[in-house]
Amino acid sequence: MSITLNREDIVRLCERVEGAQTRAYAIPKLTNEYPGMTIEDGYAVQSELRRRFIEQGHTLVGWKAGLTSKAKMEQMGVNVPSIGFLTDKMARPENSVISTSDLVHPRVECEVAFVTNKDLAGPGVTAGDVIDATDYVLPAIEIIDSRFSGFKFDLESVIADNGSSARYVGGGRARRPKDIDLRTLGVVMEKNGEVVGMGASAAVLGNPAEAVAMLVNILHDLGERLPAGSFVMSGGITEAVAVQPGDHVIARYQDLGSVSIRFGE
Ligand code: OOG
Ligand code: MG
Repeated sequence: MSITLNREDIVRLCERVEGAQTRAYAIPKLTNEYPGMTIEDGYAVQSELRRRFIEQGHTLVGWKAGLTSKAKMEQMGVNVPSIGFLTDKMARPENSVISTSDLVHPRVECEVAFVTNKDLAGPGVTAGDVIDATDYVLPAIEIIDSRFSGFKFDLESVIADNGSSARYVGGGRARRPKDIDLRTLGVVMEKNGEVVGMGASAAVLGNPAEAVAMLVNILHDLGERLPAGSFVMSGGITEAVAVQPGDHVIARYQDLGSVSIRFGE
């Protein structure tokens, strides 16, 4: 596989995704018009989007792995993980009210986030390398927002749409990775006081640090590295749950405390 789109098509698709993200409307999956699109094409569109956001003054804060759990792969009908970038404009504080009027299909996921204190560069990065380069882990909620109508998408389109990245909230209690067992952290997601999802961190490739290693190795393929001080989300442990204005979501983690948010208009 390789890049099949020309520069003009990449810019065109990037503008389409950027419009859907910034003005919150649904678009058809990109492969309807470009059926030959490859995963590399998807990343070429995503990289163009990242370049534009940075040019507009957004700061790159880190990255996210997506589709790293069986629950998520089955929910979205894909079988390979993906990565996306995270900026300062996507961050929201814990306990805040997150507006939904600027989102298309908001859904929430419980994830383990990593903050690094050493540079990481692929290829061949392992979970052990990730743990060595991790300052602390913390619990996070990701609010994903697939911009594709009726959630009809494929991996190529979702990668171009930056892995549905929209908002993220870190919170709870930060821990050194060596002080906890990253594979067996239990998590429960509650929406309006009812349990809507539960799982254990091993759902993410056996260990969320594996997902971060995979992410760094994909970054290498994109000609990028993960600098010290990056914030990385390792992927949803359970299925994503749809939210609407008025909803209150709490993610409760074993050993890492909890993260709570509300949704408004
Ligand atoms: C793709 C994003 C997946 C995760 O944690 O698995 C993701 C989507 O489901 O729209 O963020
Ligand atoms: Mg996610």
